[in-house]
Amino acid sequence: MLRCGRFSFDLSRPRVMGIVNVTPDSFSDGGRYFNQARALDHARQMVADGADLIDLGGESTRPGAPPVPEADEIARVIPICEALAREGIAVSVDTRKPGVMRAAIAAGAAMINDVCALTAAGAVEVCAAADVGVCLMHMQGDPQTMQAAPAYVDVVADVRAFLVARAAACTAAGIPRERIVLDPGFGFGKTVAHNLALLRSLHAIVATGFPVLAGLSRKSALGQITGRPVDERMAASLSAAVIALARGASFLRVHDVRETVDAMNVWLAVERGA
Ligand code: 9MG
Repeated sequence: MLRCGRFSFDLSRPRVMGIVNVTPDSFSDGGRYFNQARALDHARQMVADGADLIDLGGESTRPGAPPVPEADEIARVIPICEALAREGIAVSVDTRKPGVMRAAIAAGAAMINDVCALTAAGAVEVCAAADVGVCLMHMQGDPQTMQAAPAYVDVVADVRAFLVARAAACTAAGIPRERIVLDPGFGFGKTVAHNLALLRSLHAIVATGFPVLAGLSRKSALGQITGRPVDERMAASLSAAVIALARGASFLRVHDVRETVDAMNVWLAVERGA
């Protein structure tokens, strides 16, 4: 079970998180959902297509993306979070800023998805004081510079050790284990070889005992492997999603919800019987 505010996710089957970027410059959807009404409709369609929760982001984390002021991020994300929460939809808010986390929790967010694993001053405390789930992601460096020269001694061991240490910091601050998800952070300060090693050995992160989220949808490593531009990476994304499931991922963070749910259902039918 993962506990997220008023939602509990039974993880005996994997869950799909639909991505809604409310930014003018997202790498994968080119800012198509910057308009709030369109973002809301898109989120509702994802839920109709089988998404278990919606990940809302108001600051792009694509490589080289400029930071967004806190007030702008709040203005982009919070009205949508409030509206979806009011409709009974589980909302995750993708943010690195404690002020945005606080506003998201007040607006009914069920989860905080932090690409910095709650390392900003005050972030752990904000989440510990609420009932939200937290997704702790690994990133080497920051979005401005992370793809310049990623380097690890042993990428799987290094990422695993970081995530275990962040989970320990969270539990020590009062966030119960049942509210924590770990994420190796595909594409965040990683070469293609690093991403492949992490996907190949995802079970090493799963073996920590925490649910694991895999976010590979449309990412540039898939573009480098296939030679496809971002809007032609669905097949590669579905393939990566099924590989992550086979290695024990509990959550898939994706753009193409309907197709991912189909791919997941085929995998589940083979693994567990129709
Ligand atoms: C915000 N964001 C972009 N990519 C991501 C990923 O792979 N995981 C998580 N948790 N968040 C992400």
